[in-house]
Amino acid sequence: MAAINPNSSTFNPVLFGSLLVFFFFLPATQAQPNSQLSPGQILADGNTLVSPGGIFELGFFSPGKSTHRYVGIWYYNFSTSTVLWVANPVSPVLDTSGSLAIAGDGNLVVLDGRKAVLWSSKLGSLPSNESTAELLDTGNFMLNNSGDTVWQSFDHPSDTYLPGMKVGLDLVTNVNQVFTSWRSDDDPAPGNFTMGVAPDQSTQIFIWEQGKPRWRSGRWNGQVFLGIQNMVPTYIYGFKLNNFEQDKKMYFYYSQFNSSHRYVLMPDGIERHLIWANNTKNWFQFWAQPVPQCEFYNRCGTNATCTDSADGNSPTCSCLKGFERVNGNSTGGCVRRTPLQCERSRGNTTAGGGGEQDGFYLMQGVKLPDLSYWFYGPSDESQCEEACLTNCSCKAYSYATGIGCLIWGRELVDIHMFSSGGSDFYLRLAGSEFDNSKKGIKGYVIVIIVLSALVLFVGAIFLLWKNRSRIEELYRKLMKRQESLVDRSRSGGDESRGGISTVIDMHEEGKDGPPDVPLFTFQAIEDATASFSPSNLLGEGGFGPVYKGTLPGGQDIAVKRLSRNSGQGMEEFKNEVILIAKLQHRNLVRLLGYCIRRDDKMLVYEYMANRSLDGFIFADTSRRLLLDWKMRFSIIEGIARGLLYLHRDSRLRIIHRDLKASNILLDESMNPKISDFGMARIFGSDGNETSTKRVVGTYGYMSPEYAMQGLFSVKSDVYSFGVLLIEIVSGKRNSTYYNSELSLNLLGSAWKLWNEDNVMEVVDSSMRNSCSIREVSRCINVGLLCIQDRANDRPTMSSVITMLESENYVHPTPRQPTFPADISTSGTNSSTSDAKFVSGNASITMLSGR
Ligand code: ACK
Repeated sequence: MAAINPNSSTFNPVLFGSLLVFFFFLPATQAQPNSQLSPGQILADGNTLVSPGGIFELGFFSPGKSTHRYVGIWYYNFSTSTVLWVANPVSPVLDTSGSLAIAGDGNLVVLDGRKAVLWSSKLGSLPSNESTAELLDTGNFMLNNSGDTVWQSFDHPSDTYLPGMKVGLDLVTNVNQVFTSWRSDDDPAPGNFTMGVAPDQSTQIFIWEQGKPRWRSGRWNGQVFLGIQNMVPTYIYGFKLNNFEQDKKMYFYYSQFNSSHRYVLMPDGIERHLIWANNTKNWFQFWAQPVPQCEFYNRCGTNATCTDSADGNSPTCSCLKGFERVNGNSTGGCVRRTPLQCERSRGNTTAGGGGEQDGFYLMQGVKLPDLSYWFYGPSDESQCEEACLTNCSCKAYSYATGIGCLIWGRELVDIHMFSSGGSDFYLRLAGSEFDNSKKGIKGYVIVIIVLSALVLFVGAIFLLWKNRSRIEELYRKLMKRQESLVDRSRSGGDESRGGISTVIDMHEEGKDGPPDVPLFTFQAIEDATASFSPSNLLGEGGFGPVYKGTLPGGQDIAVKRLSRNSGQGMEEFKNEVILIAKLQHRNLVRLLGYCIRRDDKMLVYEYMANRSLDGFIFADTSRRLLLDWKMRFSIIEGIARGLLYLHRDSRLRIIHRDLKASNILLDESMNPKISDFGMARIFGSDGNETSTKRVVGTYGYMSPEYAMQGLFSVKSDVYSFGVLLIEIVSGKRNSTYYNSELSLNLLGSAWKLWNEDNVMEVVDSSMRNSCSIREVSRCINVGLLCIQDRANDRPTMSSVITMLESENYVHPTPRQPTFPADISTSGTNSSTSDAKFVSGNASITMLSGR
């Protein structure tokens, strides 16, 4: 965006001269910033309007190197020269004698020095000639007449989309309000690119180059645009599509106003989402429209797929299955080889195809082609398939969660094969296209199944016959064990396993030798928790309530009862049971067993007498005082060791993915134990990044690459550990803390103060007297290394421990964090789910910062 120079002119007294033909103007009073322009007032070049809250400013400016003067709106409260809207992009004032005013007919006008009208709101004659204009804190400049808003800048966008704007397609008039890129940084006249909602009402965003499609987002499914690879809702949290059937206008809007966000269509045709980062006093690029070759609209022509090369510059174009190239031209598209059955029965029988029914060929990881129709009715994939099959013109279908049944009746255009993510797409083909593969494979499969079953059966009989004595022995042992458990249960049980009815082996993950996980009866849990008495409620976790209980032998337990709508389904539940059962470390909370009764799922943990860490570090002073520096340091070390065990030393190698203060529990000796493995993932030995469409975690603790792209690795845990470390040292919550003196969030201010050798300012005031500056400084240094924006810059947990423990280790200098940890709009202190989305094949749970 161009730099501006709003103050390059002085007030020109000639404006008050006799050249006024039909205006009588008074200068806008500028002693106090004014947000309004009243009838008869003028805003001369050099003077500005400022919105009431001091967020936006309106006045004359010159972009970049240009000397022309334009009326524009820019941020008043950010130290930046970013123009968001321009009134007269094609008719600038050539010198500094211009002015903005309300004309005698009530219209807004931009005038040159000779009072010629260069731009006008062009509303014709208005009910009254007494209009007023006001610049609002949303960035909208409104013209009001007789109590109504008759014109507003938000309806005439330039290149920038601001939260609060409602621009889009008018379904009645078919008028599309689009954003238009500037010609260059020096010239706000319309450039080559426009961006707006697809005119076919397909809920897609398009960028057009001189009117031709250049990029498209794919359909909106309620949470994400399906055609943006690996998109997660955190990209554009709060972004929504209006109820267009009711409003008769289709537009996307923000449900939460946040003036530090903007989308801009740059002169190069690329759309960027920028967020103001207070710590760097600059715009942070949160997202940019992808630019590999295959993202260019219909790069490979019709009925062809586009697959990107590693560098994105040399795409591979291939015909869809059952299609062949037209004239050997690799971008000219492809045509169908064998007509579909219904086309043949319509009389086009020349190309063969036999009498077989059409079938569907599944393509996965697809950016769904353009020009789909939403088919009302089918409520699942098979009904959608049926609907397509019975419609002769249906060429393909896809059943997309959040949208439903999509069918394609025209040529298939703009198909990008994603390297990860994407949708399932079913392409209709003549039955003969499947012949070789489908029928042949079917036959083979049947023969193989029959033969295998036969071999297995014979083998099993043979083994049984051979091992009959061992089986009898095993059976005797089992019976004995069962009896002893029932006895223990009747007699009140031993100290840890009261009420355990069976011992279940969660072997199913197939990993080497998991320990048995005890299954508690529901009755045993009810007895232990006094039927889940409210007086035993410890609190609500992210997935449901946690109760204190006591087993018959006297052992205290904590029962995590997963609420049905918790988002932790059977998969997460099994995940947690299997994972923790296999993990044994003094810094991990121990799972004693589990219980399932119909939909009710419960996890039984050892009870941690001092409960969670966040109850100490963020508490009122009395509890906080209990944590002196020595204790905090040992907690930090304990968490680091627990995490190292997960990342490196355990048999499984695990990424926790939701490390935060409320997931650290403290036993009676204040030893920290990492808990809550519902979101953990096992990774391969390399620990490399993996991507997920299921972004879970807690704002304030999520690494940039995870929050923005769904990429996670051990380094995302390292990031969360760094945040946690700084929270423990400072006693401040990252998601809510803001240092108004420094205008920085917790991480930004810790970095600044540490760099200025002012570490004691970071330290929790309650323990400043008990800590050693050297140790604290070392600790913050490690924390800052862990929260660096780039995952590769962050240390491994093993280096973290080395750095924490060795006094003489020379630590690297951390880079300044720029990722805005406060991208969350929620600042609540609850650990319950703020939002749970199930979208397409992505399910996202976002938790607030507790
Ligand atoms: O912060 P708290 O007191 O500690 O409140 C939360 C609440 O349950 C919901 O998570 C407490 N909690 C969770 N697991 C345990 C446990 N194993 N022992 C003691 N308290 C627990 C946690």
